[in-house]
Amino acid sequence: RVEDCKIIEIPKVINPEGNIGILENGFLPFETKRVYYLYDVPSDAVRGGHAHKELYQFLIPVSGSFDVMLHDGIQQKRVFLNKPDKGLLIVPGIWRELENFASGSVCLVLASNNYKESDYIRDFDQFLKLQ
Ligand code: T46
Repeated sequence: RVEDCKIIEIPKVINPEGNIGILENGFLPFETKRVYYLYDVPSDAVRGGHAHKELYQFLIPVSGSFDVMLHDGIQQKRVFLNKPDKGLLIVPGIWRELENFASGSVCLVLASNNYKESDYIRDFDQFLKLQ
């Protein structure tokens, strides 16, 4: 459900010389098995456009900003990510679309499993039928 997708504040060390955001093992409600990042995303691009069957993900706007549209088949929610110390937890079974990337944005993603195409639902009608 979209209510289970939430903003989680990332622990940080603040320093006049620059800050550090820290994600240690055990902080997120899943174990990270894969890290990837989206960068050089054109401002008119829409990423995502799929749901995952089992994958948990945590999205961090380490630089810049973008919108994440979440849909659980019933409810929809739009989240604006623009703070590197605030990430978005996306639970399994949620359709997501990422858009409105500001120039230079980087979306860092921590994922609970390795890449597996069989975990994707890439057809919205099929996604709705599965709910
Ligand atoms: C998600 C959003 C936020 C791989 O081979 N390994 C990987 O780990 C990833 C993420 C992608 N790929 C391949 C699969 C496709 O041939 O890269 C190509 C583009 O992937 P996709 O269309 O899924 O990219 P996005 O940005 O639409 O979605 C990605 C993640 O796939 C997805 O899990 O939630 O970022």
